Amino acid sequence: MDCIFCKIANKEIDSDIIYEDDKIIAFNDLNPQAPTHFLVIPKKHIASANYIDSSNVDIIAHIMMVIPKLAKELKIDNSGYRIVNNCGKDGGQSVDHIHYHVLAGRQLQWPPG
Ligand code: IU
Repeated sequence: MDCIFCKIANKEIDSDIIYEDDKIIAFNDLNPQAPTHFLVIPKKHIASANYIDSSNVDIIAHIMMVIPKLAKELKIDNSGYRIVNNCGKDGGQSVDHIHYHVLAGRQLQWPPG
């Protein structure tokens, strides 16, 4: 499968990795939209939120547990941060491997564009 985030997870393509374990990897976004902007992805390919099911939801739960730990390490836990998952065309998803954006370091606006 020709998936760029699978290649990042497999280290076939370099990225600025900030966290890794057996299930997931987090790396700084190439095109940051905030002073802190990293992506957290499962190593296993899940195309989008539409494909979360009972066979893989443990990985998503794991991502949701690791993000606050990373936020604490990066000292963005008190000022705050945003976790974003874009799903599908209208959601703005451009890479078909599920990823959670974590944005912080400035006052984020709402609603999103
Ligand atoms: P989106 O939610 O699918 O639109 O987000 C994809 C993100 O992946 C976007 O913020 C890109 O800047 C980022 N990205 C990256 O960090 N490294 C890459 O090699 C590619 C995309 I392709």
